[in-house]
Amino acid sequence: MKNSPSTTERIEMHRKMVLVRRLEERLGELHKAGKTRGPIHRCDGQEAVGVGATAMLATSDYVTSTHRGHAHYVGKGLGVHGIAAEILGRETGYCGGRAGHMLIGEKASGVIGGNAIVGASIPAATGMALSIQVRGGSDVAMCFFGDGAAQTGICHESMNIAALWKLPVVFVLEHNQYGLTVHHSVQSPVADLSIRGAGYAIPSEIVDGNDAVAVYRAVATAVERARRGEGPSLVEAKTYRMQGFSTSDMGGYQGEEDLAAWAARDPIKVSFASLVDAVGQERLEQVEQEAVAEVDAAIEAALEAPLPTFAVFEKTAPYAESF
Ligand SMILES: Cc1ncc(C[n+]2csc(CCOP(=O)(O)OP(=O)(O)O)c2C)c(N)n1
Ligand SMILES: [Mg+2]
Repeated sequence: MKNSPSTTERIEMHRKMVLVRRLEERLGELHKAGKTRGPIHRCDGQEAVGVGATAMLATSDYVTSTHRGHAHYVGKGLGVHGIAAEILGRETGYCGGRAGHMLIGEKASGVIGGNAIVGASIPAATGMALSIQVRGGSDVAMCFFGDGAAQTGICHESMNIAALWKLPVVFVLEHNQYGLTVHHSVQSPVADLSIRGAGYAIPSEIVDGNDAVAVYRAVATAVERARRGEGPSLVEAKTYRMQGFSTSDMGGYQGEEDLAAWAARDPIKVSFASLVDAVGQERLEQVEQEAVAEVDAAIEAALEAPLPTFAVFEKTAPYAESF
């Protein structure tokens, strides 16, 4: 099928989803133990969106993320140690331990940053797409944003200008059904936000956000379109937030039936089931065990790493200026 990932790419997506899952689990534990600063926004159950949507990107393509960005970071190629160390406030973190988990960025990998301002990833990527177009390259800019962020005014302004100017941007709407503690049905009169694409003449597609292969196919089509200079696309990935809004959320408002139904379609289970015949159970289990061990080792090393000093700040300052 056109734009389908190879078996090697599918194994790599599986590996990255397990990396993210283990990272989320360990961050949850570390938060409870008082070792992280501030709340953590976990993306358990949503890994297939961030990992599947970034799997076909080149290093030079840009990605802007949200407050719930761990799968976007890992998908786009950031290493687990640099992420974990940043979240633990250590010198070896991607931003010298000064950014925290919502603002991680690394220019060399095209990760232009997480974002604590809801909706702000959208105009940021649109502007980057304009810079690509002006410079005449074939890179693309991709933004992730949530169903809550889709209700902001800047989302509509960005989509309108991106379509008008045929900017090489891919809008990836990560629809996890909730904005904070508020269900989507009381945020918008339309269940499928992708229908808004028609209002801007932007091609849009709804995809099963718990199936990394389905996400990959839809996004790869959108990326190719952007590279050909045909403008933006919108991919709405339907998924579900399995944890609270953040580690500060006491929960209790998500239905047990919904949680059970989505748990049965866990993206790692979906990926395992679809790969096992071609790859074999033993190989997949080995991939999973190695991913878990990689995260655990990265976190142990991060916990041992030094806290930032002024010297680190001097080292990272030119990086910050280069944005
Ligand atoms: C401009 C702005 N308004 C409000 C907030 C508070 N806030 C943080 S996350 C959030 C909900 C975001 O929902 P969604 O975009 O669906 O992302 P999700 O948390 O589901 O990943 C809100 C309202 C904020 N950070 N920035
Ligand atoms: Mg949401």
